[in-house]
Amino acid sequence: MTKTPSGDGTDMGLTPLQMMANGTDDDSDTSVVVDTRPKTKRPPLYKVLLLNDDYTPMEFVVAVLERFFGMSHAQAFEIMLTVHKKGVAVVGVFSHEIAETKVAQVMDFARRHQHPLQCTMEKE
Ligand code: TYC
Repeated sequence: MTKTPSGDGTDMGLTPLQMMANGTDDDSDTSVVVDTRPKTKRPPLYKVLLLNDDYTPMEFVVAVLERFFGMSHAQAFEIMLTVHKKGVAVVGVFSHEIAETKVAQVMDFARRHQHPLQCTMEKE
């Protein structure tokens, strides 16, 4: 049977200091990758998008932006006009769970008022 250095000093009856001196200790080798930085991957963020349509009243969209996205009336009016002119705008960026909740709240509010307003989310 072939013996390989075990690092516990039992292989040749040496003290740790003797093993360091003769190179049989395996604490100083480069074969083990040691993690220095902890892995802290941030969760992905999601853009919530509001889409234009030809039927939802402008005032309703403004009310949606005030109610569900905490915008001032002026801010909400500005974003509504952007959607009206460009077809789509990002109305907020959130965690997956919050974005999902916002989309559901807007879609439900629009459905209850019988407007075809569409709200979606996509990974940033
Ligand atoms: N285009 C709509 C209108 O002229 C207004 C509108 C704006 C609708 C933004 C949806 O997300 C929207 N009444």
